[in-house]
Amino acid sequence: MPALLTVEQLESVRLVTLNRPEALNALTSALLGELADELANAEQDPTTHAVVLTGNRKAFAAGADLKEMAERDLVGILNDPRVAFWQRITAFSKPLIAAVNGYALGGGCELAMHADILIAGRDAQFGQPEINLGIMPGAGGTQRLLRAVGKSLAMQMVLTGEPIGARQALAAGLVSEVTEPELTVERALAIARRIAGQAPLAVRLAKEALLKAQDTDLASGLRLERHAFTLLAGTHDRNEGIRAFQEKRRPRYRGE
Ligand code: DAK
Repeated sequence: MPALLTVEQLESVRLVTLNRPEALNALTSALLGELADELANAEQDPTTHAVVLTGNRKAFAAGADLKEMAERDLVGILNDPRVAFWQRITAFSKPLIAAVNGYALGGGCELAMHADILIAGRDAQFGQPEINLGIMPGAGGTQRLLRAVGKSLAMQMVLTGEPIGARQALAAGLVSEVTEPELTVERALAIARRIAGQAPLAVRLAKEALLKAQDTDLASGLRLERHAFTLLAGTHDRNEGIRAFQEKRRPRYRGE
């Protein structure tokens, strides 16, 4: 069976491409299993400092695989191996950037929303069409979409099932940049490379603090920020960063 993902290591950035074009990258258990393994590899590999996740020009991912879903009963859903995937991607600590072209629907939109940064091609479409199937989002679609785009647009998207285009996604804050479709991956890789050149511990703690801001009160978030900031003050890379600035050279970070 052909691989459901392709993986390229581009120096310190890993490019992971969903590879089920015949089904618009619909997310089967097997595909999500491979993706979970790949995230575990990337997490453990000290030379990987950022991951870019993408699909193809027609689809980032058109949601959970409906053929597979049709075969699942309630027990199957409760024991669904895909649940473990969503836990793993939520816990992924390195920067994750989604380069989205074409359809990002249902679980595909939820997958993209797990990324820290979303870059969209001009023709990308984001939607939660589960309501059309008599169900609702089940992998964070109600929670993350509302935090990303606000109540009114999230309600509209989830209750009507109608997707939004890249321009509206940009205006709403779901994505941070829109590119020509052929440049989406390139732009995501450039951002990933830039992040990969920064001090790894600072990147990791900054990501953690920013994610915390989405689900905690201000005082707790500020406490976490202060704690992380203090922790970084004792690192080799903090001293190296400041010394390199004074000596007008590029810093040599060690992740220590
Ligand atoms: N599943 C399986 N196959 C799919 C698919 C999908 N989601 N989407 C597309 N395909 C397949 C089509 O069946 C077709 O295959 P053949 O018939 O040629 O064999 C091929 O991909 C090309 O699709 P179309 O011919 O339909 O292409 P069009 O350009 O005409 O239309 C479309 C593109 C994206 C508008 C349309 O394919 C579409 O509406 N697709 C379904 C989109 C959808 O409803 N997605 C949401 C699924 S529900 C969970 C967490 C999350 C979820 C579930 C559980 N747990 C934590 C337990 C998530 C649920 C969902 O995502």
